[in-house]
Amino acid sequence: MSRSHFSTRLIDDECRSIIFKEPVQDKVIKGHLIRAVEVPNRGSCDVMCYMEPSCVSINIGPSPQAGTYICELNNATDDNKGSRVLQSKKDYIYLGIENPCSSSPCFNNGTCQAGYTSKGFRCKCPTGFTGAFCKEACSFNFEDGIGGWVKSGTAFDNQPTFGDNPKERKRESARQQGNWWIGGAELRPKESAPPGKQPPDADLPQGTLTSPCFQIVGYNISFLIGGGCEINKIRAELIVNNKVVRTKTGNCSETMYRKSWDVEEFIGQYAQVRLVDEKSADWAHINFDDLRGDVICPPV
Ligand SMILES: [Ca+2]
Ligand SMILES: [Ca+2]
Repeated sequence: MSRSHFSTRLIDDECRSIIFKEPVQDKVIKGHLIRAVEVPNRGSCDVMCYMEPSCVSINIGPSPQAGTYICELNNATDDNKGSRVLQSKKDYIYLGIENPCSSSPCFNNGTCQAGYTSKGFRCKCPTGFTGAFCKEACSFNFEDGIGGWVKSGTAFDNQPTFGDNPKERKRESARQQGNWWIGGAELRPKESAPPGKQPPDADLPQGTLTSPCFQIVGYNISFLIGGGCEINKIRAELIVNNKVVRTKTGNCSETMYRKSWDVEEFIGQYAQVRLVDEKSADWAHINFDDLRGDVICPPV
């Protein structure tokens, strides 16, 4: 029996190329159905699978309707991790593709789709993760370091900060998310560093810290913000299309509070958040953590 080979340009991420292995007579894979459709012939079922990004195998069997077939599209093959076993079903044929997703190559609950890119698969990453294998976090909460955030000037040289450092020196609590955050006047860049310390002239340095580019996919972006409260000098900015479209500042307290932006008008557009410190005395730093909401990391 001949193999079916569907292929389009490999250079385009959206284009798919899959190769079906030999058919297995009187067998099916169960429990992995994406959907079942009625088709006029076996070849149509191959094409349906090709058109469905998550389809990696098909079961084809006789339909009660004479002259047509039941085509079941599945999201697993018989060589998937956990050794799924084919079950007997008379008059059905099982066809699986050569499936690079069977080794579960995507991290952080990314969805593997076979037949894409020169690797033979692509990972669809959940919010907060990016990269070919969903291994890279956008790092919007600083738990894995500064990530792809880019600094200018010197105000963010010691970031991120570990733990509730203001509280350690008997100030108000930072109320950070997790262990790591941006504490503009803090000096605890390692867990092993002495707690509660600030650099000399903590408010003196100025600078910016700019997030990686992300896509806005819904109505709301929120974050924790603290530190200074003079919005012309100390602020978080939302930048869309090289324009500052939203700003927020702190409450002249080390404590960070959750604040948000309505971003409905920017759905579908790419954006960055930029932290700005243009002040050198008297509540002249910004605290920031846990940017979240209706955003996704862009593909790299
Ligand atoms: Ca954090
Ligand atoms: Ca400053």
